[in-house]
Amino acid sequence: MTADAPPELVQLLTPEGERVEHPDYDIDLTPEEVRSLYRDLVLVRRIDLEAVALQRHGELGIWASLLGQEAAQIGSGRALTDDDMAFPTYREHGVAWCRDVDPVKLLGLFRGVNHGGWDPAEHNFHLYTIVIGSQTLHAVGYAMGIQRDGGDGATIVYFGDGASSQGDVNESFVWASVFNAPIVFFCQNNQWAISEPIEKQSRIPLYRRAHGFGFPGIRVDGNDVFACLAVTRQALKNAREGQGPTLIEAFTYRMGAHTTTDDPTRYRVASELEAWKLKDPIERVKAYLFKNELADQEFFDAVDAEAEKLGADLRRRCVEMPDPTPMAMFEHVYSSGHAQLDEERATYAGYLEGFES
Ligand SMILES: Cc1ncc(C[n+]2csc(CCOP(=O)(O)OP(=O)(O)O)c2C)c(N)n1
Ligand SMILES: [Mg+2]
Repeated sequence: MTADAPPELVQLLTPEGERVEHPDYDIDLTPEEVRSLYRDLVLVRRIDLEAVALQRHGELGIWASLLGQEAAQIGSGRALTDDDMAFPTYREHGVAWCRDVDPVKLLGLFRGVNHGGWDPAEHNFHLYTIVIGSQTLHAVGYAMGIQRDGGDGATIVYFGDGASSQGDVNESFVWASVFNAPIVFFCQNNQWAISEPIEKQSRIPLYRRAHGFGFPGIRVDGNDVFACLAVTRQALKNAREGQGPTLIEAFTYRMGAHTTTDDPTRYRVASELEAWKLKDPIERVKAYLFKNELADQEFFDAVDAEAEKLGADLRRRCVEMPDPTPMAMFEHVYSSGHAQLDEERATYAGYLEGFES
């Protein structure tokens, strides 16, 4: 394949909700499974919407929305088995949902009441990582650990198109490749790294980078939950069976702002968003269910009602999260003591006492 060959895209469900065949990837889903994927997509969009609203009400300091990326996250997240380990960025709320992380626990970091509110070992879902691309190295190390322990699972690591330019990501590709690590690199190419477009990251489609590192790369329609599920499932299986890493480029779009502190109207045209709205990941599953008479209005109403309830519950539990004491920021920095930290803790305690007197 040459660098200027047209990109290939694995798609199993068109934006109009038509099933299409692919010679290498197919998936046999029961109506129940499709309905379940639809429910996932709707509920994670609702969680995200509530979080944006909570930020606007001043209840969160910041939020990174997943709007538009639901299929990439639910498809890949539902491909994971209990033994697999996932390393997210800061936007993988849909994957967190698939790992059974209580949505309110995602809010703690963004409300500033904790440093990440869940136990990674309990969910096989690492804490959110803000330092772009650094988690790819952690994930490869973890995958090599599984390999050395003779474990059954694979590792998946999420990162963005912008992260693909980071040294850490490229180093992690080298390590994964030469050690044949059981890892899937899942790049959500949402076309933007804050205000930098994908054209400023790469002259070739991102998935083709993998070939230069010595492992396969594949581009999947990131707004197609069936295709994301099928492709990720296969890549994880390959990893578990000793066939080494795969790079999956999920071709999608960040429909919202980078975070709630960003205003995308300053750097991208409205027509781009309008074009991507026609490829909405939820609408195509809904169309598929309708057309094939796999779900009735009662089902869609029940999912909407569940989303309402989930949203209300999230709003209530967000504001009920206890504020930490100021001294709590010194906890969990080091597993054992540290002289400088002890000194800073004592200084800060003295400072606080000064207010009370
Ligand atoms: C090492 C590092 N450099 C810069 C930043 C600031 N920063 C935060 S998000 C971001 C863009 C990331 O874009 P991408 O990888 O495409 O992920 P997306 O936000 O689109 O999901 C940058 C540069 C950071 N957090 N870490
Ligand atoms: Mg991006």
